[in-house]
Amino acid sequence: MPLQQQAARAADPVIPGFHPDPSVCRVGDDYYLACSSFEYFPGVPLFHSRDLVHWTQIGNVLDRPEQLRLPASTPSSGGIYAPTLRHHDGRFWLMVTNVAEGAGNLIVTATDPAGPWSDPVRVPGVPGIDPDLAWEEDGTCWCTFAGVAQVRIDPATGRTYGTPHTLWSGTPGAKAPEAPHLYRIGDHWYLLIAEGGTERGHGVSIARSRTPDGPFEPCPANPILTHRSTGHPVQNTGHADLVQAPDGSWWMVFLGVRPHGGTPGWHVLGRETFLAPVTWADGWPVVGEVAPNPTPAPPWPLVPGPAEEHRDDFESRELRPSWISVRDRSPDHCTTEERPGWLTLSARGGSLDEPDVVFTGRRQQHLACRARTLVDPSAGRGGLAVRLDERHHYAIEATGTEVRVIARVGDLRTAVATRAVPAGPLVLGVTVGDPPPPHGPCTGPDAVSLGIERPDGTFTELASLDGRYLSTEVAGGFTGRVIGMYAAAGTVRFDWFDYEPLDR
Ligand code: 6LW
Repeated sequence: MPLQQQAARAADPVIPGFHPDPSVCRVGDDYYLACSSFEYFPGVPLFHSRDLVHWTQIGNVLDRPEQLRLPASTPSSGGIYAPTLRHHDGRFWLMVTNVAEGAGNLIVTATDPAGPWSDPVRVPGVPGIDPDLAWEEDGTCWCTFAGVAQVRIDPATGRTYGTPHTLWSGTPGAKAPEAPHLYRIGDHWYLLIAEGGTERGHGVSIARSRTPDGPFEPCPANPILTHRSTGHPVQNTGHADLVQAPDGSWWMVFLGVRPHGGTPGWHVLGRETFLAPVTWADGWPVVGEVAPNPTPAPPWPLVPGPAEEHRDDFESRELRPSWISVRDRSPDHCTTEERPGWLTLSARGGSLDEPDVVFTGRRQQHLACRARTLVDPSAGRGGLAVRLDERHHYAIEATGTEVRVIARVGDLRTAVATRAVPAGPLVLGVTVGDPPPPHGPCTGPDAVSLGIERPDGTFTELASLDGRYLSTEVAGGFTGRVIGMYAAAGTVRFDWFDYEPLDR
């Protein structure tokens, strides 16, 4: 597709924030979508939609330690990569890689996608990431994975048959053929892949065959989706999945990023999920413009889910599915039961920097937002943090008599501001918004302001910091910003947490 047409795409994700590697399936009028979750627990957020545009998180697939154990040695951007979600034979099937366990591919199933999902079946015979599951009419199941290679599998037992064979390496010269999905559409089997790497060169290509195991013939118009070398506000587009609506129309979900600031541009929310319509020409898919204002518009009514609740008073025992913790969520360290109506975090003796951090947060999903929390630090030390990873975060931390703003950027860690405060609970706040003027080629993507709220509601800023240091272009990796609460020492209690999108 010509670059000009690519550049006509709109710029809004359908699932904003760090929600990469989307995989989608439809059952009747309901769509379900799963994403990667890396070092966070619970793993694999699961969304539901009736219109492909409005999505509501209904759970997390790997939400028990029996399904997901991420040891303290799991690095940032380690853990859970790239699920495939399918519905077959009356059940939902999800195959995913836990790279914390080597190439630890596993399969879980459920009859209700909101859970519970089964304990995992291990698949040692699949040696690569990004596993896909596809069934022939006679029930033969193929697992296709990054490379791109394929092996026959019994998904119920995890047993593989024979050794994997290479299917297609993508466009000659393009790196990282990955994220395969295999579909039977009409008389062909289509093999959709991502290639070019998950950075600015990312793209989606496709090949087809009369049989699921090849040989595959590449589409002459490859890549069928890429924003590489365009000025489009959505970049790094790739890692896609296809789904057909009940009216017969086809749609693609894929990941993309929204870089901001001067050159080279920094993206801070991670890789987000976008949607585009797909039409067919000469037996090949053609990708159109991105939702939420897709052209053509969906031929069915848009069905917004329940409005998102941005305040949490921690009144219920179970945490909402949008809360994620670093590596695990042992009730000894993160609970709403110890003081009802409060979230209690108990440190393991580490700080926010160390691998055993006790941190629970939610994805930053808006380019501008404000997060606040009421903290009781009387039995410990902790606070509110904007976290890209353990080596890149800004935090405002309360000790009981003092608050301080801490900036950690790679090997550098410093307290950039301190302020004495009266003992007792206090409100900590973070606001993300425009970078300060003047704006030029070196301007960062945004500014992160950290401070305290007085009892009369006025906000006192203690520091405003350049957001580029909490971007993927600086920190590296596959995740995005998460804003949340942490305990660095002792026990720290939080009465409520409020997240408010702001206009930008
Ligand atoms: C994922 C690969 C990719 O396994 O990034 O963008 C990797 N695509 O397919 C991690 O998300």
